[in-house]
Amino acid sequence: MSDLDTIVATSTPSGKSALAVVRVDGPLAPSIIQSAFGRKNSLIIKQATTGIWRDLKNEPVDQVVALLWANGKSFTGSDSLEITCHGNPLIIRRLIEDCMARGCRMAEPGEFTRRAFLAGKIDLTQAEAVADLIHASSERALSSARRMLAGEMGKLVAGWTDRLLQALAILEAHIDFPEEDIGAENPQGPLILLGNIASELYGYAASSKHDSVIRNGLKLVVVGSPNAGKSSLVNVLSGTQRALVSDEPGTTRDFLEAPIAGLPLAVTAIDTAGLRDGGSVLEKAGMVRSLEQAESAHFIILVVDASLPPPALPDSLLVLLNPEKTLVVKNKSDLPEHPDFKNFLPHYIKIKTCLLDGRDAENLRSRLGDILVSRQLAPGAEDLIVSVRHAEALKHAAEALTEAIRHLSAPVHTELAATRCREALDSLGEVVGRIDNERMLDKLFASFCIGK
Ligand SMILES: Nc1nc2c(ncn2[C@@H]2O[C@H](COP(=O)(O)OP(=O)(O)O)[C@@H](O)[C@H]2O)c(=O)[nH]1
Ligand SMILES: [Mg+2]
Repeated sequence: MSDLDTIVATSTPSGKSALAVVRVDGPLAPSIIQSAFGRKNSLIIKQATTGIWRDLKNEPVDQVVALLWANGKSFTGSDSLEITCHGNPLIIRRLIEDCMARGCRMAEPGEFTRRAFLAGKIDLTQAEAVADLIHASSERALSSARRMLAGEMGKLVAGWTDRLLQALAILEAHIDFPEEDIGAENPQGPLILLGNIASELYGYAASSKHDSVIRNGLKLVVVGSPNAGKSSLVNVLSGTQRALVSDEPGTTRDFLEAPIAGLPLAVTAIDTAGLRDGGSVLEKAGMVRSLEQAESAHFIILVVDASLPPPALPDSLLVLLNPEKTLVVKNKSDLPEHPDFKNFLPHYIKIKTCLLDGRDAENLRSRLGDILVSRQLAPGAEDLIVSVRHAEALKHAAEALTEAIRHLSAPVHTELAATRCREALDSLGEVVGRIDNERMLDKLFASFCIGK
């Protein structure tokens, strides 16, 4: 693999489509398009040009639109060509084969983005954000990926790095010139600064708890007695008639899944068999599955028919409920509520609904969204979703700073503290994919008049 190679790949999904995009990146890009279009002059940079692509045998392949970036102005930093052709796999194959005949090789997965990173066009967090942007399955994941791609994490890291370098500069000065009169710059001076940075780092690292659920989605399991309205709730939330609704108790025996849109993250609702004493062998098997599902749920909705006396819930279910991850839906609010519901599960959040039709759908959805955020099961609108990789590096940096702080409290070991600060800098560098030592030296000399 070399940067000098010219690489080619299709950037759109396989299969038939109206249009497809083939990308070519590397030094051969300008000459390939010039020759495929049979032009005397090279293409105008960053201007869409329509032409008939002819292969090396001069056979027409397709009428395409070509866009050429050059002079380091491309996403990857190299000369880069984007070809929009008709989305027939046969055309795409011939285009790619022709590019290869003209000296390209197939791109490795992620190689365009890797080139952008290696060329210093983007940092590592932005490279990761490209993939996150493509795979985001909710508006919130999308917005976080957009912010990452815009370089928000890189800016945060730059800020922490700057402040850390200030602290380190004071420590280094003290190590190099312990006898000098360095005024207020005693080695304990940076203590507050280091403490602040460490707590910010811990804070951001903690937000990585959303990483897995934002990538894989949240599992919401709907449980309750037969006929409470569990299937109606799943249908109302998912906007489908996915689950069978019936006044016959014990209708749902196997659990079924339905995606729910409009929440801060991708949620799959699971409708389960109603839990009650007795029932047929088949119904009992269904109940075992309900409990298995509830056990692995991120969040549980307990649906109750509030027009009837509160249900006696089996202990096997009660142990799985807790106010942090359970919402109680008091359904059938179109009917008078049974008075005994006043004291039902007092510490749980409860919502009254009528699930006969979609009238309460929006209210239920928005309340559910708020609860998921307030229970920290979903990221808030302002949250930057820190990945597990970022979090590990941030945590490592924070731990190193905690150690540094310890070395600066009596007995003072300035050198050990400085070593820990440098370790923290390296960890921060890992987040964005590099650490610039040149900058550290610049900073050191800039903030101290050492020759004075
Ligand atoms: N009156 C009234 N009936 C409801 C409501 N929600 C559901 N039902 C009815 O209750 C019965 C059981 O509903 P279903 O969703 O199948 O309950 P499940 O057994 O818990 O899945 C059906 O006849 C529904 O039409 C409601 O809000 N009010
Ligand atoms: Mg049901």
